[in-house]
Parts: sequence; C-alpha cells; structure tokens
Amino acid sequence: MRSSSRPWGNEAVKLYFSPGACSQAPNIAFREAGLDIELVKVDLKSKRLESGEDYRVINPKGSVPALALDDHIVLTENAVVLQYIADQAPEAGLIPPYGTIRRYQLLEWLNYIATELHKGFAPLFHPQRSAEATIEARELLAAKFDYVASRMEGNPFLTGESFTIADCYLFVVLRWSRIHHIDLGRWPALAAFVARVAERPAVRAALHSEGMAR
Ligand SMILES: N[C@@H](CCC(=O)N[C@@H](CS)C(=O)NCC(=O)O)C(=O)O
Repeated sequence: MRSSSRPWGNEAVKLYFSPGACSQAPNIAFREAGLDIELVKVDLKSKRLESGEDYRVINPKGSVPALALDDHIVLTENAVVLQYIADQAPEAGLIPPYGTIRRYQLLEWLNYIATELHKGFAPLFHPQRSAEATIEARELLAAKFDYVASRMEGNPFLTGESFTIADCYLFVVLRWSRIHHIDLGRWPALAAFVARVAERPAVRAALHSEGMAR
C-alpha cells in the first residue's frame, strides 16, 4: 500500500465502517487505488466506536461510510466517497476522466446502485415489516437484478473491461443476496461477477480487514 504518498494530506484518512455494510465498497476502492487509510469500526446499533466515542459526533447521520479527511472535513454518502477515493489515484482507472461521457455513465451506475439496489434491500434488513412488504421488495429487487444482468452480459465488469468503483459497490450489494437467501444462480452473469470480483487481491484484503471470510 502506498503509505508514503497520501494525496489527501499528512494526517491519516479514516474510513468509518461496519463489517459487511455498504462501507465495504470504499474499503475495497482505497485498496484498489493503492492508498493508505485507517479503518474505524462503528457499532451501527449503539452508534458507538470501539473507543466508546459517539459516532454521531463524527457523522450526525449515524450511517456508514464516512471518510474523515481531517478533523474538519468528513465526507459521507457512499457514491460520493467512492468518487473521491477514485479521483485521488486516477492512474488506477477506477473512474473515467472528468468531462468524458464514460464518467457520466459510471455515475449513472453509482446512482442506480445506491438508490435502486442498495435501498431496494432496505426492507429485507427490517424483518419487522410485513410479509407482503418483504415479498414485494424481493420481487422488485429481482426485476432490478434482471436489468443489471442484461447490461452485464458478455462483460467482466459493469461498464465493460475495466474494474471501477461501481463494481466495488455492486459487489458488496450483491453479496447481501446470500444473507436474504436470494439465489444469484438465477442470474448467471451476476453470480459470475461476484465470484470474479471476490478473487481480486484488494477485495480479499478488504473482506479480511472486516473479519469476513469469502
Ligand atoms: N445515504 C447513505 C446511506 C448509507 C447506509 O444506508 N448505510 C447503512 C449501512 S449499509 C447504515 O449505516 N445503516 C445504519 C443507519 O443508517 O443507522 C449512503 O449512501 O452512504
């Protein structure tokens, strides 16, 4: 990891995360970018850090991820945090250059993953909701998986041949399917994508850092 060149300043940049949560996407992205970062675990139920500190003092939204660039600047919102990380290491190719149509197409995917796929899982993480709401959420997700799979057919990654921050985010969200017993085998392109991405050294390192097996 490129600890000598922190393009974002001299202080350690901190990523506030919870194991297996959407914050795993920036955990993967900074490793893919070859950047150095400090991981700080958040208990999402109590909103406390392992030090006992109240996480809401750092991020009043109480959600992960949050990226603390220093004591004053804390970036939140996964799609934005991911762009920030990718832009610190353009040579890693995790995001297309400014002003290109490919960049907007990537942002289109990031937004779709955040608002349609990620938030599409939300009802499944709240089992107190009615059985009808859960069934409906699963059906809606399946339709969205159909769409993503149709766009991925023949491509190793979401936008083609190169691995990008959208792939970091998509990988993490698709892995939640296991928790909710959604069989990705119904979408061979998605199942193959998850298997392919899981083999990347940065991804393995990120999962390991969160205490997660493959
Ligand atoms: N709008 C936020 C939402 C992030 C989010 O939903 N994070 C979840 C984990 S995947 C979380 O922290 N949930 C606990 C909470 O919001 O209290 C983003 O896109 O980053």
